[in-house]
Amino acid sequence: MADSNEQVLDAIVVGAGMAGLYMTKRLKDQGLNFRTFEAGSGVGGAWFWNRYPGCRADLPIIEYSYSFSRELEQEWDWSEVMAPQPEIERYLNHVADRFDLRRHIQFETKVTDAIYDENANRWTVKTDRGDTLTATYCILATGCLNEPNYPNFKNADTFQGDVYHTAKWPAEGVDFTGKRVAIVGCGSSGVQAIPEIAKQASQLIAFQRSPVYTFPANNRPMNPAFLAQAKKDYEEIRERQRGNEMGIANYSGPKKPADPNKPAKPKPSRKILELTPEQRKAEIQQFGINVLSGYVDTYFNPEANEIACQLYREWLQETLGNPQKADALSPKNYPLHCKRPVIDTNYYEAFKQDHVAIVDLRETSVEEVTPKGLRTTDAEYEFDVLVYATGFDAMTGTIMRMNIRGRDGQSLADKWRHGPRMYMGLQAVGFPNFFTVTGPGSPSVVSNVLHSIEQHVEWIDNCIAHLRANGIKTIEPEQAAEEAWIEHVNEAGKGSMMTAPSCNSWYLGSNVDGKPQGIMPYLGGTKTYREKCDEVVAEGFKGFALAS
Ligand code: NA7
Repeated sequence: MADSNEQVLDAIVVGAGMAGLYMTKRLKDQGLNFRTFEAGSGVGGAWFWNRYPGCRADLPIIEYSYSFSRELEQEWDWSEVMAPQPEIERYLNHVADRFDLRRHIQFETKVTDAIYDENANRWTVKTDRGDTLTATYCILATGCLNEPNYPNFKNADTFQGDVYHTAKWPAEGVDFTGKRVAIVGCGSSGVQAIPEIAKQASQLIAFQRSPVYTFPANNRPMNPAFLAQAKKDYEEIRERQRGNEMGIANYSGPKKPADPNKPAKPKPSRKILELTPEQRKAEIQQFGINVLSGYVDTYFNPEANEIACQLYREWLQETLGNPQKADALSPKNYPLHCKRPVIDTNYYEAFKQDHVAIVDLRETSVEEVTPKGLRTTDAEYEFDVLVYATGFDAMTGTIMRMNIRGRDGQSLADKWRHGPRMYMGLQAVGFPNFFTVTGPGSPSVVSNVLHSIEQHVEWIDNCIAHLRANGIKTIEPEQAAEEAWIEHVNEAGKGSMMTAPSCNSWYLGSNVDGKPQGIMPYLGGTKTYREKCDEVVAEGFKGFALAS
């Protein structure tokens, strides 16, 4: 029996980022009685919290935008090819208003507990604001990159200057003018922030553990004619996304008919191993350094990959014109494509400036934070502001910190203590009617993540509609299906540079001390994955136990 203070709902959604917003829309359209909880004071999730300077999409925004509404596609005008964070946040606010979603969202409220009551077949959800609600379905739309990762530095709290994390940037912004700044971490966030902070700071020191292979974003203002054409082509763009294993259409405008009087434009080669050393250099000259990530053999062939890595390092030496800095910034000892691709705007340009320095943490390590700065095994550095760009406890961090208990009081954190265990990244054995959007074991972050979000949200929404229409009380994976899927995820990762022995990344959990190691996203591709999800449904929810 529900306590009289409890609110009894059909569903609860956790998170109002890109996934939570669309889930909210779908449940609203289905007519469910539900509530969405959001820790932030506004919508956007990652695009609400990551307000650091330089933050922008790392895919063309035409691709990284919702596909579920033709009207939305037509009415929204993007101003840049790789849209900046403020614009994406505005877009998501527009989505919330346009589809009247806000009245379903309770802001500034963190879900702390989700506990399954087997007798009542309901989830009891509690929040840090004292709410207690029960619901038949509990859906986590908590995002893959949410829980900030902080280094385990000795005396971290003794620093007397200002401290920020890129993943929890203050809404009012930070003025670095004339300040001596240190930044720890040179992944996507650090790479985007460094050139912008360098514009204001009097001194910027980047403390870098792993240099990245980063490629120019080639961002530019959106050409109005291109945008108008993309609007006409959206249907085709989305179709091409569905047909691609990364959920990316690679849209570059309409195909122009070939002019028989002009020679065909040259294209880069497909495989680096098919080129002579001279040809490889010539292609970099002709097409730019981005050409390296286009050679298909670099993704699976270690020899091809090492050739590309070596060419990258040579290119960096030439580009920077400063052998010491180039050496410190050169990625070594791990393959290209091991980490998530990093794209940049003027990253190396920033290091050409005298007031921007690099400390190579492969040569020296941090001993402690001091009241005035950082002490490494080599030297003491003083600065006014410390910025952590040290990433996230990705994919599982937020979920593991919630008290989620399924059948027999089993905790999800305990079930996942050696690594996440899910069927298709959608559900876990022992947790009936509990879903995760882009959960571990689904393509999520190794794809156009918004494409993957939409696919998952639609699957979950259709699944709930099916359960309700057919009087099915619970859905939960079968043990054998869950185990087979985990094996399949591990198998799909084999041979990829992301699972190479020399590779450390947040895909594997290796960026967080003590976290279990193993490939978390599914590398089989979004098209293949979608087909598998559709097949599961066509075969009567194969691998799931449905109970009436
Ligand atoms: P990332 O990609 O995880 O990058 C974090 C960076 O911080 C990376 O260079 C880390 O080095 C470094 N790091 C982490 N912990 C430490 C410690 N203890 N000491 C020194 N350096 C450290 O996170 P981002 O926020 O940049 O990007 C995440 C995603 O957001 C990105 O992939 C895009 O999808 C957008 P490491 O490589 O672990 O050696």
